[in-house]
Amino acid sequence: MGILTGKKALIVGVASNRSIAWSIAEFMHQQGAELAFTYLDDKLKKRVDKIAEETRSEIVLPCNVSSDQQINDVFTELAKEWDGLDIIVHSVGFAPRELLQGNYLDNLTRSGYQTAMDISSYSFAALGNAGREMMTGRDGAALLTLTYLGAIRAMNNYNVMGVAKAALEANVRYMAHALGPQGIRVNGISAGPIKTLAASGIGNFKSMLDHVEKATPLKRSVTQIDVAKAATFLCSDWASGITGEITYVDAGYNIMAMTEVG
Ligand code: NAD
Ligand code: 0WE
Repeated sequence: MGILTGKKALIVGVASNRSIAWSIAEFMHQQGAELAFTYLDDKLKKRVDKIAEETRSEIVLPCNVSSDQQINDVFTELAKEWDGLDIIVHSVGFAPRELLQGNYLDNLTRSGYQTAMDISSYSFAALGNAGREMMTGRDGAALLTLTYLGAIRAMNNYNVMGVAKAALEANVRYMAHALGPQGIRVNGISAGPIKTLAASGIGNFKSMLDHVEKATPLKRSVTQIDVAKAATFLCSDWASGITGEITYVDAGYNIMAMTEVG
């Protein structure tokens, strides 16, 4: 008996076997959840199919979160297979690459700002909205998203993604408020830096990890597995009293100051 036995979970944001969403899927499956996956575009379908097979999931649906149609279709298709839905994991973020470098204001554009907000923040509310009908009347449904410290601290290069993550974290609170009466909980995990596709091509990522290994109380960086364990907990009945929260899974990085002396 796992802590998610009998639960049905939709996983949005698998792009490779290094994706945080993939580890979350593995852990949720291990704890008894039945899974469905979405993929961004045809290029990623094969990979997501393979990952779905490994967790014995037969439901793999296209979903570019910039499309209302595709978001709605996910739940139309899901309702044909499942009589309800207990969990949505949102593990999606995107801003045009040119904005994730240099001075925030030098490189900012209206359209880049809109894209970051749309894909990284609005999409969580949109999925919650489209999914709420299937999630209502279930015993303890939960939504989860992934965020980053750049939401609450100014940080080199993270730039417009930090602003979008701040909006995402506010979404966690407003969605928790909006969906609470239906018994649906909404939470976020703020993960420390992890080498995934979303981190590839980010200049100096290795030096960020080196810094984290010195500066965190645990003297290490976090892994997808650290995040997956907390994610599984937050979407389970063990977290029945927790909603609207951002939980840090960052080896304690965010609590520190004066890290150069410690
Ligand atoms: P990843 O590249 O594996 O995942 C990002 C996902 O976003 C991919 O699956 C991609 O297909 C999806 N995506 C992008 N645009 C999309 C769109 N228009 N429609 C649908 N899907 C789209 O990288 P990851 O590190 O696993 O990132 C997952 C989440 O974790 C992101 O929200 C990221 O901001 C967050 N996060 C990552 C780190 C890190 O250091 N890797 C740290 C904290 C938070
Ligand atoms: O949220 C993220 C990154 C999300 C992301 C990644 C990309 C790369 C490819 C969003 N948009 C894009 N656009 C692309 O074209 N992280 C938490 C990882 C990350 O990204 C950083 C970081 C960290 C950590 C960018 C600058 C500084 C630190």
